[in-house]
Amino acid sequence: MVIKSKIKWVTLSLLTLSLVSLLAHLSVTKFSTVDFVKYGGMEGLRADFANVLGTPFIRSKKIWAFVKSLESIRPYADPRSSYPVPEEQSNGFIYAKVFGGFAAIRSSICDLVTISRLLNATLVIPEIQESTRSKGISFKFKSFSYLYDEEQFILSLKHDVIIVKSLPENLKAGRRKNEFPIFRPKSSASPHYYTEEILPKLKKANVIGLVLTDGGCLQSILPPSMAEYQRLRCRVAFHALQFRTDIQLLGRGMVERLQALGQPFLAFHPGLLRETLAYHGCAELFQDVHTELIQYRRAQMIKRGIVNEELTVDSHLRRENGSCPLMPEEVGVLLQAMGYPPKTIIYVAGSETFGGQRVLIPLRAMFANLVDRTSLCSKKELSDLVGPEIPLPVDLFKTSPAKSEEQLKEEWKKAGPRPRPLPPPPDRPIYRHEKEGWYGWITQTDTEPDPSPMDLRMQAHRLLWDALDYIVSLEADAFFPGFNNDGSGCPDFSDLIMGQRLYRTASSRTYRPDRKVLAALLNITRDNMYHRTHNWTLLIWEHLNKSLGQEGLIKQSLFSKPALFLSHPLPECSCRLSSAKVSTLVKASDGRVLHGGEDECPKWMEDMDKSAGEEGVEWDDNEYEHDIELSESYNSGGKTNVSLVWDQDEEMDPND
Ligand SMILES: *[C@@H]1O[C@H](CO)[C@@H](O)[C@H](O)[C@H]1NC(C)=O
Ligand SMILES: *[C@@H]1O[C@H](CO)[C@@H](O)[C@H](O)[C@H]1NC(C)=O
Ligand SMILES: *[C@@H]1O[C@H](CO)[C@@H](O)[C@H](O)[C@H]1NC(C)=O
Ligand SMILES: *[C@@H]1O[C@H](CO)[C@@H](O)[C@H](O)[C@H]1NC(C)=O
Ligand SMILES: *[C@@H]1O[C@H](CO)[C@@H](O)[C@H](O)[C@H]1NC(C)=O
Ligand SMILES: CC(=O)N[C@H]1CO[C@H](CO)[C@@H](O)[C@@H]1O
Repeated sequence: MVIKSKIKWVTLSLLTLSLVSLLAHLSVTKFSTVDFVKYGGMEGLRADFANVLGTPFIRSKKIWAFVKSLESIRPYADPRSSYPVPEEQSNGFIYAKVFGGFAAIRSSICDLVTISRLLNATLVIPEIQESTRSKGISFKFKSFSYLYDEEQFILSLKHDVIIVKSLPENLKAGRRKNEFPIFRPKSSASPHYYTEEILPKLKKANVIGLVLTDGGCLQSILPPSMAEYQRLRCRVAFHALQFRTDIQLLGRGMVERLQALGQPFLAFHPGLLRETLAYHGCAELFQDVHTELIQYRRAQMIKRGIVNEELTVDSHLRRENGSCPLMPEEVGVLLQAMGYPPKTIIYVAGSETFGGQRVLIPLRAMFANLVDRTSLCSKKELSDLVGPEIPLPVDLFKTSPAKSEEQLKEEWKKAGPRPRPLPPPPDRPIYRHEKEGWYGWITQTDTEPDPSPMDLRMQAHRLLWDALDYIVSLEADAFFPGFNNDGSGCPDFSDLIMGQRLYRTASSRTYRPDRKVLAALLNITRDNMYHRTHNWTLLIWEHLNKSLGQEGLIKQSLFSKPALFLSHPLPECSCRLSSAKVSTLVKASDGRVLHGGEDECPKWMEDMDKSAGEEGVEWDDNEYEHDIELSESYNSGGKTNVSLVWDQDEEMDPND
């Protein structure tokens, strides 16, 4: 009897236990789902930092500190020698069409102003092709004013170049009839090319047109005698080119919302653009349909002669020599190794992250407080920025006639070696975005259709989203680029941010990772990303810590500056406070200054600096004192967290 009742009890308690564990399991799933969804907005963030909301801003020493060795460098882009104002009677007018995205536009405009000064020409406000009326933008804007403040631009450069809003009436007709010569300068065009070839034609015709397609029209490195022109580039990029007021207001609002949390934040630009991935042959780092899409673009580039390589290349080799962007999970691992705690606020910048939210999931699992413009702004704020737009003609998509089984089999046999994407399951409705997007064509045709009116409008909107992200990235307490200086010679977002942060506050925390070095280090732990050795963590920490200071700057100066002056405007556009000890001068083999060599700051700046004194930042010595250890103990929990989030992903719409 006793034994029997014992068995009963054991059975009962076992049953109870399993029930409890089942319940616990369910509630965990439920809880984490709620957590995951909630975090689209700001509520989760506020809850995380409820205890510090409204307290003064605290910077912990190790992971947010300014870089001491660069603290004496100040922005100073004013002319240093005699600098005559432009004369009313110029050599003629230059009008320009600027192609390309956000970064290409910015860099092109700086070059345009610079050559206008070089030629004593009057510049007509350039036309930004991505935001012309034909791209479906709001009637409220002209192309330049969609993004930038026209009045401020003209006024701010009045001592450098005369800028007018349009050609004089008597010349407009000539332009319409294509009477004036048009040039397509390369981004590496020399000053000599302008003074010898363009100037005579400008003087003769009184008007010339320039078409800029590759993100600039004047070589990056100029001889030392032309330092004033480099400083002019800085004045354009960092002072004259201000976003239009609505963009500035919203951008600053976003920064304030982040700062109101009482925590420092890091901005991260993944740099995962389809264009870039295709150019460098990084398709294999993605899967199925995304690989296909990148390869389509690469095939187009090969056809147009932009890429002179095989269509299929070993993406993993490319990654190892630093040609591909760091993937978000790799950046997450790096930031953990640096000692950033899991609650760190990370702002994801960039209007395009190829692969969408899905590629950010691993990073999100490591750093739950990942935000972007959609979590900081309301939908209305974003649509107000775009302005009133006329509705576009509705859905022009036509399904092609159904194919016979024979045809399908034939096509399947002819399809390349890569697994082809499958169409959506038959009993699920096809969403409209799928018709307009890749599903509409990738399963049915071999050529990518021309962009629809909607695509063009979206592309114009991207300029605005990039502008907002630009403002936030500049103000961030730390900045980490997933990709920069890609070697293609085209300017990119991260390069511009890194250059402007260096100019404004040289000592700000801007990581300048060397992707080649990091790829080798990441290769060591690739099979076991979430369990790393202490030694490995130290190596990463050492590399990233060095990238903030002299070593990172020298590399930047060696590899980025020759492609884009604005990515590294030192020493031309800065000065050094005399109180600081002079840093060592590092020169390249050709005599070019790589580090140091800034002029001494003028007296008024020194005085201003003294009166400003010590202010603001409070130091917290104790927090995160054991950064590295802290991040490692977190690692053991990391894996379960990741798998949890992956489990949820299976329930999400696979087409996001
Ligand atoms: C432009 O004007 C400056 C001074 O007014 C003059 O020194 C320079 O030679 C001129 N350059 C050209 C290309 O006309
Ligand atoms: C990587 O390798 C490719 C092909 O060999 C080369 O074109 C590219 O310049 C290399 N990139 C770097 C950063 O070394
Ligand atoms: C990366 O790891 C793979 C295999 O683990 C190896 O074949 C390759 O040579 C490694 N690459 C580098 C740059 O260390
Ligand atoms: C870690 O580095 C130290 C010194 O740099 C070395 O003595 C030790 O063997 C290394 N440990 C491992 C596991 O590699
Ligand atoms: C790297 O870290 C050390 C130790 O914390 C610090 O003294 C040094 O200034 C750092 N280097 C840079 C460039 O921040
Ligand atoms: C979402 C989630 O499950 N987060 C957990 C991740 O791991 C840490 C440490 O084990 C837990 O404290 C979190 O709750």
